[in-house]
Amino acid sequence: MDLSLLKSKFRGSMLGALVGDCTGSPYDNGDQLTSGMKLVLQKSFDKLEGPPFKAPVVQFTDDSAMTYSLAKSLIDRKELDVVDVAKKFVKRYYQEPNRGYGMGVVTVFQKLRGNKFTDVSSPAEEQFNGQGSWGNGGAMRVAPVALFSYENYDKLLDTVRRVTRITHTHKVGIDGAILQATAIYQSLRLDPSQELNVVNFIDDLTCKMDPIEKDEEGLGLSEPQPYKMQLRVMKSLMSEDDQNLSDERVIQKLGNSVAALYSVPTAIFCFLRAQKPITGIQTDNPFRRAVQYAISLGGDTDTIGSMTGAIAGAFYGEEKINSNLLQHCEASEEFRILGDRLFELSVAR
Ligand code: RVK
Ligand code: MG
Repeated sequence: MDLSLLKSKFRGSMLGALVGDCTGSPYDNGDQLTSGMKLVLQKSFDKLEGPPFKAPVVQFTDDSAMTYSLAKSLIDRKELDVVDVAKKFVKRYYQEPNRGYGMGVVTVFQKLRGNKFTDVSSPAEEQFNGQGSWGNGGAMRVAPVALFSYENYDKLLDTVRRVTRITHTHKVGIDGAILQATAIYQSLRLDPSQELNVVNFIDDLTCKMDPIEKDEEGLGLSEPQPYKMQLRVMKSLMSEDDQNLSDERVIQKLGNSVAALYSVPTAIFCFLRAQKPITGIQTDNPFRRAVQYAISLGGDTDTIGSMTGAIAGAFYGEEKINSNLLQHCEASEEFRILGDRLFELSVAR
C-alpha cells in the first residue's frame, strides 16, 4: 500500500477514536436517544463541521485518556511494558479522576497504586469475585496496539491479551478487545477507494475469532463462541433493507451497553452499515455517518462512538475526518502526532 495512505490511516484510527469519544460523551447516560435528541445530534455535528467558531473544546473521557497512555507507552518503550502502561493509566487517573471511568476499574487502579506496581496481575484478576471484568474498557483503548502490531497478527494477539489483562481478565472482555483490534487491523489493509465487501469483512473476522474462542473450555459459558454468534447476527442484519432496520432492533440484537460482548460487535456493525446511506443520518461523509449512527443508538455512546471511529478512521484515513470538527476536540493535535509516531515505529522503521 502507498505509504502516505497508510500514514493517513494510522492518524485516522487515532483521531477517529478521539472524535467518537468526544462527540459521543454528551449523550452517554445509558439510555436510548429520543428522536429530539437525534436531531440535536445531527445539528451538533453540522455545527462542529461548519464554519469555525470559538467555543471551549469538547472534552474526551476515560476512553481517550487510556488510549493516549497506551500509545505513549508503546512509543516510549518501543515494546509492550505492562508495568509502564499500568503506571501511566494510574497516574492519569489520579490526575483527572473525573473522566468517566468504569466503576470497577477504579478499584484496580487503587490496588495497583497500593502495591506500588510490584504485582500488576492480581488486582484485575480479583475483580468481580475473581471472574474478572467483561466491560468494554479493554476494547475501547486498543487502537494503538492494532497500529503497533500492524505487520504481525500473532504479535497483535499477544500484545492485546497482555495489555487488556492489566484491567480486564474475563475471557469475554479480552476477546472483545481482540475483535476490536482485529477489525482495525483488517481496515488498515483495505483500499478506501474501492467499495468494501461487507460479507468478506465479517467472514474474515469470523475466521480469526474461531480459534480464539475455541479455547473457552472450562469457562462454563452458555454460548461457547459468543463473538462468533454476534458476527452471525451482524451478517444477517447487514442483509436487511435500510428501511426495515430500526434502531430498536439493532439495539435488541447487538446491544449498546458497557459489556464488551454487547458493544464491540455493535461498533463494527455501525462502521459496516455506514458504507451506505442510513435513514435519519444526513451526511455524505461515511466516517461521520458511522460515528453519528453509533452515537444515535444510545447506551454507552462515547465508547461505542470511539470504537466505531477507530475502525472507520483506519479504513478511510484522516482525509475523511472533518478538520473543523477536529479543532473542537480536546487534544486532537496530540492524537495526530501519536498516530505518526506509531506509524514510524511499526511501518516506516
Ligand atoms: C462509564 C458483573 C460486571 C463484570 C462482571 C460491569 C465507562 C460492572 C467507560 C462494571 C466504558 C461495568 C465502560 C464496567 C467500561 C463488568 N460481573 N458486572 N464480571 N464485568 N461488569 O468497571 O473499563 O463508562 O457494572 O471493568 O470496562 O467509558 O462497573 O470498566 O464505556 O461492567 O465504563 O466494567 O469500562 P469496568 P470498563
Ligand atoms: Mg464509555
